[in-house]
Amino acid sequence: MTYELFLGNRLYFSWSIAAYLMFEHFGLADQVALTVFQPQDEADVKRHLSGLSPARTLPTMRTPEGVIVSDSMAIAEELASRHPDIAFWPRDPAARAVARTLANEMHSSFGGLRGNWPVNLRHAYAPVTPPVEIAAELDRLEQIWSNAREVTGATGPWLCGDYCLADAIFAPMAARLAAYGFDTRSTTKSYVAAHLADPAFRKWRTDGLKLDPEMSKFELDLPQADWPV
Ligand SMILES: N[C@@H](CCC(=O)N[C@@H](CS)C(=O)NCC(=O)O)C(=O)O
Repeated sequence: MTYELFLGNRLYFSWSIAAYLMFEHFGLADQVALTVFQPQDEADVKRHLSGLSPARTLPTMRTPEGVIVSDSMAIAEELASRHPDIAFWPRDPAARAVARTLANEMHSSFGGLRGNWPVNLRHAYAPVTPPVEIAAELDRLEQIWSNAREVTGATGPWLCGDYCLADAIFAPMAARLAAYGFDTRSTTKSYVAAHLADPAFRKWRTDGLKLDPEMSKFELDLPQADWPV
């Protein structure tokens, strides 16, 4: 059984990070063939995906039987359904409900952070004072991450016990917060650190630094700092 996964530049394409982790973190790395495109803009994304109709965004997955699945949450749910032996979601019903809530909120929200502060795994910046329009989003992340840990009784690094799809979906957000020094709140700080130390995340970043080009459109004109590892 082989999946194909079509991704964008590892250093900047946020949802591609999450999709990669959905395979790498759950023991499916040997069942997926990765293709990493280097699109320059949205039209270029569509051009790369023209042979994979009706896909129009990255990541896109092709199932072993040839069906195109776009959208990170669809990829997540499809993998969870196809591999019931793997704990993509927590087995405990309460923890699973929390994890699903978290993943879907990440997928549908946080437009201020997502729209203005691009993921950047190549460069970090000297800590930026969060503009007022994203302070509420940073507070919200701290709130839902703390709540998840409390409700599920998580004592390790991840939000709902063992690493699950919610953590994969939040990995790009953790990277984004790290790059700009937006990880000052206490639960946020340790959760971001957990992602930065995660071997699967580190492998993705190392591959990106080795294989993928810098894209100036995602580099902000801010003083740079060492990557916080
Ligand atoms: N809802 C989609 C969003 C994916 C997405 O927006 N990908 C961007 C690159 S990070 C893209 O392909 N943009 C091209 C476009 O929207 O046409 C998902 O969760 O996978």
